[in-house]
Amino acid sequence: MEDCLFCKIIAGEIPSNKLYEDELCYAFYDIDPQAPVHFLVVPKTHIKSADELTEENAGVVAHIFVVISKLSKELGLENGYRIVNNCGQDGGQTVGHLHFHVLAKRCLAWPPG
Ligand code: IU
Repeated sequence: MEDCLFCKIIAGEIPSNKLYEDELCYAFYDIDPQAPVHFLVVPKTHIKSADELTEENAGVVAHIFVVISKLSKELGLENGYRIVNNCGQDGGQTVGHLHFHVLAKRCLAWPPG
């Protein structure tokens, strides 16, 4: 997708601190971390937001959650972590490419602001 920041990161056109990559998804550390561990996992296919998921393209979400579980073990997140998806303007989404935040290594408050 032209002019999509995360598509450019996936393509290597914009540098990122890569954590993991496979044929379906790409994980990298957030440039503005909100917790001691804060990374993003994104599908390689351009999907604008969670609101654009369909029966046809949603399989990658299950894959991403399995990848997050594996990465949590590699990163020693045994005390837990939070998976966040911001969807649309009121949801706080700023980058229009579906992504899941993983935040860990501090006690996270609830509810979010
Ligand atoms: P949001 O849920 O769309 O608000 O999350 C976008 C995230 O992308 C946000 O946490 C940014 O810090 C992060 N990010 C990044 O990691 N690298 C970048 O070059 C840009 C944003 I622009």
